[in-house]
Amino acid sequence: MELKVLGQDTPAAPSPGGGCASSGCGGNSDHLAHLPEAIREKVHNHPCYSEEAHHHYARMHVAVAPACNIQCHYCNRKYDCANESRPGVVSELLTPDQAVTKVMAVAASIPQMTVLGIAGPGDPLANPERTLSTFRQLSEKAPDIKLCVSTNGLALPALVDELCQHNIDHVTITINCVDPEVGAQIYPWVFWNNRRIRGVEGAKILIEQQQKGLEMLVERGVLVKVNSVMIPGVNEEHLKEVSEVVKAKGAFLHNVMPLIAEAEHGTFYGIMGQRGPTHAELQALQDECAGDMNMMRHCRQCRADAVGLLGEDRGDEFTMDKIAEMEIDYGKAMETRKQVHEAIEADREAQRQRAGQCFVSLTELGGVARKETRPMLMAVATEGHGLINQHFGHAREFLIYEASATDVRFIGHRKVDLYCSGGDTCGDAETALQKTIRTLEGCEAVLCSKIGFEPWGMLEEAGIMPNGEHAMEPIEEAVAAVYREMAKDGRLDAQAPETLRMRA
Ligand code: CLF
Ligand code: SF4
Repeated sequence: MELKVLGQDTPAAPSPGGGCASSGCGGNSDHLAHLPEAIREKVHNHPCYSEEAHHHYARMHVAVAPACNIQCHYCNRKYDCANESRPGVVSELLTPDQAVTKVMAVAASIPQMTVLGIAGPGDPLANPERTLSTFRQLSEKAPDIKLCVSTNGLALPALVDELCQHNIDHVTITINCVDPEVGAQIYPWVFWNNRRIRGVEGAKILIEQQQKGLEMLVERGVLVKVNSVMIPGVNEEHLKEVSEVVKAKGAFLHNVMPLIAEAEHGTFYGIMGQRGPTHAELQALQDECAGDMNMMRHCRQCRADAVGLLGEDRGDEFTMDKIAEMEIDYGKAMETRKQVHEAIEADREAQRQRAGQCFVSLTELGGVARKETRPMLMAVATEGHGLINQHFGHAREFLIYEASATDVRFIGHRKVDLYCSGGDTCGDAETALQKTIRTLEGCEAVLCSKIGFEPWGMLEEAGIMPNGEHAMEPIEEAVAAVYREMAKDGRLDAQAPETLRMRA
């Protein structure tokens, strides 16, 4: 039996509308190999639509769309659209011309930036002139950049044809419900035909427009991702039905995101004390929905002006005053971009080949038949490129993988506070480190390029095995290797005693 690597883009059979059923594929194969060439071309370097791509390619957002046409209970208009952004952050609003200049500057400086998305700070399609003007200019000036938009869907059907004219072939619709009764608990009102329509009636209109927009996009061959905010006690059970409905209509990907509700954000849910899901609840729901469709698990709930790899924010390097001082030769930049993309693809292919060689069944280890082993969670510190290449103390987030005798599966990420910045904050180090360790609860190993003496000891005390032996190795390969090492020692035997399981 071969050890497999499962990511969000691993499923085998494309559905009629371009969606994917969730099943495994070999660890050495191209995760996108099962897709028709046209779809593969659209997703292979899109960091949100391909889990593998997100290790290598960056996206950027431009905040050109201030207005919104609905109200969500998890949103405060002072902040970015929480349908696709982390609540509680504010983005600097740009005009379409400023946005185009910024995109050209970022594309020239970060050649691995392949996608420009508009995701706020309000709803992009409630600001059609600003959004479409930005896309129109970019499709002419930077044809190698993929264009992407995220919307609540209310104005979508009316704008589908125009979006298609501007080569926007990735659209995200936030669909939190397909039942207006559930919708009325999430959306107090929608603004429709110059009227504010409240409650169930408003939610019904929103749902109808979202479903119609989804169908129209799929008919036109546009890839649709559906975002859903998981709101415990409101829609968590209902989201399984949402997943089935949108998959049946041909959505490519479903992204179930956790509600983030804090009183200080001033949102209805935050003030009312509505909680978000735990890591375990989110993962359980994602797993249940995955039975029906391809799931995104690597979303970082970016800000509306995010720049860089997912999880990274380089926006400060590209303020309008800094951009004014840059000299941009986009023709030359496109050449560089092409070369960098070719190098990334060669690197990805080499990683796949190596993975194919290393994924061997546990039962083949040294010819010794193993007892049944149990799955385990590992945390990984990475700066990108799909490698274990980050110091434990520099990680702002950890990727979480589940390893078992047959699979290595990416299941999500967990954000942490930086505990080691090398500055004056060292007095708080212990608290931050303790918080990090709490965040890693449930993981039995953490893989990083280096780790200090103090965190090493504290992790061990908490039952998490630190491991710096796989620095600069591809992530899945390293996770598989650590799993095999632990299995070999008997630490993963289904019946292994606690003392043996935790032995470093
Ligand atoms: Fe941006 Fe969204 Fe396009 Fe990606 S983000 S508009 S699809 S380019 Fe990506 Fe960020 Fe999650 Fe969005 S990680 S919040 S899913
Ligand atoms: Fe806020 Fe976005 Fe909802 Fe509009 S669609 S209310 S901006 S979260």
